[in-house]
Amino acid sequence: MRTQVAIIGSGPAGLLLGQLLYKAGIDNIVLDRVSKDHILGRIRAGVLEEGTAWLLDKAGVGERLQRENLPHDGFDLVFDDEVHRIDLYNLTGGKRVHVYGQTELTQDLMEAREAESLKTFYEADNVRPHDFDGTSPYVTFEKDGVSQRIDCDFIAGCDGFHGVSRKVVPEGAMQTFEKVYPFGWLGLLADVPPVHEELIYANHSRGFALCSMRSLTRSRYYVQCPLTEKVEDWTADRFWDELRRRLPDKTAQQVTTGPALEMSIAPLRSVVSEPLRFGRLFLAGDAAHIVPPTGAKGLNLAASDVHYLFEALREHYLDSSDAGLDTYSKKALHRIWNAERFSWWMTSVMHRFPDMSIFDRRIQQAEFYQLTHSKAASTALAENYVGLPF
Ligand code: RFL
Ligand code: PHB
Repeated sequence: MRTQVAIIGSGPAGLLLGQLLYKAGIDNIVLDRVSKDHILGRIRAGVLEEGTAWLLDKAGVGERLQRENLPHDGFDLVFDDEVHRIDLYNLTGGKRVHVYGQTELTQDLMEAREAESLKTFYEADNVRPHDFDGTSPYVTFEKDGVSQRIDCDFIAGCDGFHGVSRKVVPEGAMQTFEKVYPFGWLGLLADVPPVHEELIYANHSRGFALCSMRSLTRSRYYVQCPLTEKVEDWTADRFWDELRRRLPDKTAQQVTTGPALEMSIAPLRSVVSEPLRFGRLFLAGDAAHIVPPTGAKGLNLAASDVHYLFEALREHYLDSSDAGLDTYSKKALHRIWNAERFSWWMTSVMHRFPDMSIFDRRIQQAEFYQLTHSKAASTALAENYVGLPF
């Protein structure tokens, strides 16, 4: 079979790119190695920048998001027991973020794709990009034991951190920069009302905690844990106890507990691979970079990559210009490194590191002082949190 753009990966990056291309009249096929239900069962991001919401609107899938998202004008930072609100709205001249789960967004994109009967292969085995250095790239895969081939003009590698697209890049053509943090986040999802109407990020002597939500009746909480921790060793009760210990007393008393719908541990790392283009293969989203979740940037960064890549492909097909394709990597990497810096900084300020010295701790306290006493410092945080322009 033949298409214009073969998209590997049916996560938010791949699906959003497919939808934008379809809207512009550019034919595409999406392939994923797992099932739809598997993808929709992954509990991941929850905070969308306005730019991401705008892009979903542009792709024609923003209707439910507009209706159901929870707009957030600020969040709380807690250091030990001292609470400081970051007023996103006023610090950024009227910008806010939107709470809307990645699973909901993915479902909206999947439904839009289905409604237009766009070609998508789930549970595709051994997906592999070929000949992207030449003019006639193609992708091979197996579906229900039958080998298939898609000839295309371009391949978009939107297959996440463990995908095949980054792995097929010839040795020496790519550089990867990585920082691994000595802890992970244990997350719990529960059908209980959130403890507070805004998010709470807490730096506590027992470790970081985050109170987030998916709706007014569904909460998402996280606690920092050692990398050696196993999710099987945690019950919901143990989680609730640990979470409450890390929150100010008044907040802890207001936490509504309940059974866990999901519990999982995610390690924290910062990774960037450069460049993002290899002939006719383009990487976007987690396939090219990972941020620690502290700044809520992962999904938003996938969306901004897709914006640049979509515009470049649109220019190629509709304006006969390859200028966008030629500058995609540079433009996207510029925004990626800024989001990497912010995510690394927020992770460094909010967590307790196992090897922390008193010096390191005093620096954290000074960072908090800056945020509470300097409008410039809190404005810089707010500007990054709501998302840099793209
Ligand atoms: P995804 O969502 O990982 O989708 C990639 C898709 O590619 C498929 N795939 C393959 N398909 C075919 N052949 C292969 N060989 C393939 N290998 C993989 C996969 O099955 C998958 O469906 O990447 P994408 O689209 O770039 O989207 C990125 C976001 O998912 C990611 O940045 C965020 O979810 C990161 N992230 C978070 N971001 C936030 O902003 N806030 C959060 O709270 C947050 N929590 C998280 C997260 C990521 C997590 N991961 C990756 C473990 C929590 C977790 C646990
Ligand atoms: C989430 O709701 O899952 C979430 C929110 C904010 C973050 C990270 C995760 O910084």
